[in-house]
Amino acid sequence: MKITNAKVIVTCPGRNFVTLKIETDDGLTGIGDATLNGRELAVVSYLRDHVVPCLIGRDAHRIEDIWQYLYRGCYWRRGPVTMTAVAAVDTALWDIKAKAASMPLYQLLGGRSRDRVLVYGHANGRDIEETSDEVGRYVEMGYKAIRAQTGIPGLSATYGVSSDKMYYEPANGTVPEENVWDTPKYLRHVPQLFDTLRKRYGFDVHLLHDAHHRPTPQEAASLGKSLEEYRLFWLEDVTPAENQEAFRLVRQHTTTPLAVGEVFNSIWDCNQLIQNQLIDYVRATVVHAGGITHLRRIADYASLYQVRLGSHGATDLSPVCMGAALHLDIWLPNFGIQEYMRHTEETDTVFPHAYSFSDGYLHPGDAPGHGVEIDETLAAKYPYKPAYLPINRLEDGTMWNW
Ligand code: CS2
Ligand code: MG
Repeated sequence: MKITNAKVIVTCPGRNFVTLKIETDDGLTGIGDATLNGRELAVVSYLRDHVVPCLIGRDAHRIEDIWQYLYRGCYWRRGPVTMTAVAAVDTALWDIKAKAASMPLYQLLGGRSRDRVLVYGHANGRDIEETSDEVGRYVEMGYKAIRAQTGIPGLSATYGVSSDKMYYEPANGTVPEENVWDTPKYLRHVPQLFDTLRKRYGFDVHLLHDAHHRPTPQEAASLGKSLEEYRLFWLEDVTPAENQEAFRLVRQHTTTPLAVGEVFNSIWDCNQLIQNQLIDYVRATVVHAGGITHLRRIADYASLYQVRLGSHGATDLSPVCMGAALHLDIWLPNFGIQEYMRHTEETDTVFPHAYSFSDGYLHPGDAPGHGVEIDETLAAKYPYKPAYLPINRLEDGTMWNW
């Protein structure tokens, strides 16, 4: 089965998404997510100018060889742009192969290891009271696991808190919005949030929190200790992970489960974290970590060290990534949890899909392939709109992690 064409589709139904569509001489097509929030056009060019010309005429069934070609064949390997482009090709080829076999993708991976995929939703509020009410709304919607993020007194903005309670979208503006950050204020406030939540909802609901790369290792250790009594499902991105060794300090001081890795794009970003068991969940994704072929390798490596997969699933990862992720999630023996930040109806109309939510879980559905399509006519109605993630400065103006 030869690849005859590959097109890069950019659409913005409320936010930008990049999709690669591969066509074959058998008439089968497959799609892959290529969205990199705030750097979408870099991936568009990488695909259109440097990848697509090399795909035409290749055998679409040779997924591994094409992955190796795009990885080893690129001298300047790894990095988010490169690995997002590789991921889009890989996901589209897995979609095609499963369609050719008339099977849902999870069957090609080894079949289901569970009947449904545990997900977590995002409750947020300007203050503890509003956040607590939002957690209640997610409990009523059937969620078994809920991430809670609240505004911090004295700070005008913080990660994870938005005016739109269901569809959190941090990217906006043609230049990055500048937020002010203060870690001591944050460290004092977050334990109060979880004290309130545990008193109101008890311990049966899983609670999660995202520190979003802001604390130093010492501050992260202190935060983890202060949250131990609230028994979080996980504390995410508790300190930047470029220095994987930094997590050893955190790990020595707290038993709060640690999750990291939504920004990882290859196994080399997390091999030390995994082999030294410095984390409990790795957050790498189909769209940013080289596709199903590479994420499967990361997850298998993690399984040797009892580390589980808890993939990123924010609105800025398209339904195509979500669909593919669910097929991996339902097969993977060391699956932990899947983030499920819902897409708007506008987005879902552009990306019709087979996956469905019920009672706190997602199922990928049983359509051949990964079960997600793109309505190209509708997609064309939403032109690209520049939008950037915010940046953070400390109160004295020092640049900080957003
Ligand atoms: C966050 C994301 O969902 C998460 O865990 O870290 O919202 C992240 O900020 C965005 O995906 C960045 O584009
Ligand atoms: Mg996160």
